[in-house]
Amino acid sequence: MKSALMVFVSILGLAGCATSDEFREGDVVIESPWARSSAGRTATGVVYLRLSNLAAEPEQLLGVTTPIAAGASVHRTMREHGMMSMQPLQALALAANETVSLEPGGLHIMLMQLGSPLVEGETFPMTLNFERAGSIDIHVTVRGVGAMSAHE
Ligand SMILES: [Cu+2]
Repeated sequence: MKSALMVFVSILGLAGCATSDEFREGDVVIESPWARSSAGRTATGVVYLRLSNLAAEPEQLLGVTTPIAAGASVHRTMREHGMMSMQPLQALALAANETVSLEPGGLHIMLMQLGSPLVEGETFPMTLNFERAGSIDIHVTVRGVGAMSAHE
């Protein structure tokens, strides 16, 4: 009985791992890219993910493209005088062996002029261009509108 339970738990564990997508090129690893579904007629979308530079030298994310939007760029979120605002970054720097999380309330990738709404459960392709690792193609999973992480 006890061993049957253990097997069941480990299957659940594997199922959980399957949802955390990982993409690697050279020394750059991109984990769990996800987007919030875009409700109604909103023409913008937001993508979150985790970026790791495994190299002993600095790396930079220079740009982002996706066929589903006219534009995509890295934004940071700032709080000034109690107001939240966003600012595009020219490049996102990664120090040697650094991991940076793009997550709700902080850094994110903004999609402008979406061709069609982002629908929960669907995925879409995106390409990240790095200074040293070059282009990395990933697939972004669309989560629910209230999702706060890749696992909701
Ligand atoms: Cu933004």
